[in-house]
Amino acid sequence: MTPNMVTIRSGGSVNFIVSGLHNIAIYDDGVTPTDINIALTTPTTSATPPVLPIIDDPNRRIYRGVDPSLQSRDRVEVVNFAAPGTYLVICGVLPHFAGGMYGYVRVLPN
Ligand SMILES: [Cu+2]
Repeated sequence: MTPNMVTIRSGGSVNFIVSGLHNIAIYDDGVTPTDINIALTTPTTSATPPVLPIIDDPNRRIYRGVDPSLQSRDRVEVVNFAAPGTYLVICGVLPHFAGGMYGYVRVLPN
């Protein structure tokens, strides 16, 4: 995930430019990677293999991206951040998250 951290002002948005089979999930201010319950997953739904586990931990999740198996591999998802804080952004594809695919959006007061 590049860059690993971005800083914006509250009310701003981040354009997540996705290339490949990834699933964006964003967690509220202060959530850390170890807070994510990776035992909670849901499978991708495309009839085309492979079926991959997508992390589905709803606790303090503020954004859940689309099922990547049903989307173009290349796309942009835009997320608005209304309040200050440090938000954890993960790739919900379980082996990607387990491999360290996460970062942060730091939102400063406007
Ligand atoms: Cu990924």
